[in-house]
Amino acid sequence: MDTSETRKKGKAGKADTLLTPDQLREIHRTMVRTRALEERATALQRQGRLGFYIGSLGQEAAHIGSAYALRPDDWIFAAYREGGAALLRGLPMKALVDQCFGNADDPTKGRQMPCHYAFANINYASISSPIGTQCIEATGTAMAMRIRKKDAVTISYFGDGGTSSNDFHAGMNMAAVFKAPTIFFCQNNGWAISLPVSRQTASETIADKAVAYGMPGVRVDGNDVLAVYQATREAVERARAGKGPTLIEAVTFRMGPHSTSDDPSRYRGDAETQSWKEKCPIERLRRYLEQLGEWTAEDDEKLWESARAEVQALAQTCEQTPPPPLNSMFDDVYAQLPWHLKEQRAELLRIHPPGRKQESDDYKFP
Ligand SMILES: Cc1ncc(C[n+]2csc(CCOP(=O)(O)OP(=O)(O)O)c2C)c(N)n1
Repeated sequence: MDTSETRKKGKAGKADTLLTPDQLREIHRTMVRTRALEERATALQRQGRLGFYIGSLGQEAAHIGSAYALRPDDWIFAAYREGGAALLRGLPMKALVDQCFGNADDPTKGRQMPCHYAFANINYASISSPIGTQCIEATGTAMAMRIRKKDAVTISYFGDGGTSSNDFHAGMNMAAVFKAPTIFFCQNNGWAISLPVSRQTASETIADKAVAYGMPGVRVDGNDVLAVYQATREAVERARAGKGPTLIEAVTFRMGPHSTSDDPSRYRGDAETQSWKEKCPIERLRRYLEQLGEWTAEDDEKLWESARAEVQALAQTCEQTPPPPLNSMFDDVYAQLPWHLKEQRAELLRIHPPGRKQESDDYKFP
């Protein structure tokens, strides 16, 4: 199935009727809040106030549209650009900002790089830096769900670069053989940092790879949130019905840098990026809502204003929140702390007794 083709030919996809105007507005609002966070985080990084940020500029429809097809008890195994999926699940924006600052309220207690989220309370599994690992984690968790007789499904997000990893292939193979209730969701954004997709695969499409493993492969316009939602919903229904995994390739473009440490002008031309600006997924959904008579320019202005004010206020609060207590680095790893870590913790507390004023540079991001 090529959902993008269906839509290009002017036939309304089923998703047009699957989503109510309220649902469309909810998706749109999440996309706008995600973009507003990225704008602010990028500015903070440029001002030297945030160490690092990984954006999803232009990819909001792909991850938010797909996550909308899931139930709250389904498991998300994100790469690192899918913060919007957490917002969609009702996670307060503050948790994302706290995580980026690595402060005392950060759910990962300052022990992860920014954007490497872990939100157990919303079934959002801990993000790993190595690319592709989430494909095997999602497959394993999907099988665990079945063994426990739960009908929850899992989804793994990865980029075109992730398809060159061993774990993508191992995850795909195992999931297909054992009909694991999982969805492999590739955000093909054209680049793996500076390496174009043409260096990741000799296949015509990423979706083609599904054939070799024995599962359906779907290629969808990743900037069309309705098409993404429809394709993912069908894959979720398949998985939940015990019919096994699906590979979805959402064709999109990373309009911004890979991360705030990257400079895409060194490896790609501006014309390409400009051409994708016209396909901005947020603009597309806004126009669609306006055509339905469900949204106005005034609504849009208000939404952007409130989203930007929200992140602006949060950035100030979260930046002022002190760092996590030093000894918290020993928490959460072992149920029972082994002797050598107990000794290290005691030594740390001896050198840095609680309440001692920290040197101001102690927690600066390198
Ligand atoms: C196993 C592994 N190799 C290399 C890296 C360094 N690295 C980090 S992100 C990245 C590119 C990822 O590209 P892609 O999977 O297409 O995702 P995108 O960033 O485009 O969303 C690379 C090579 C890594 N994190 N893990």
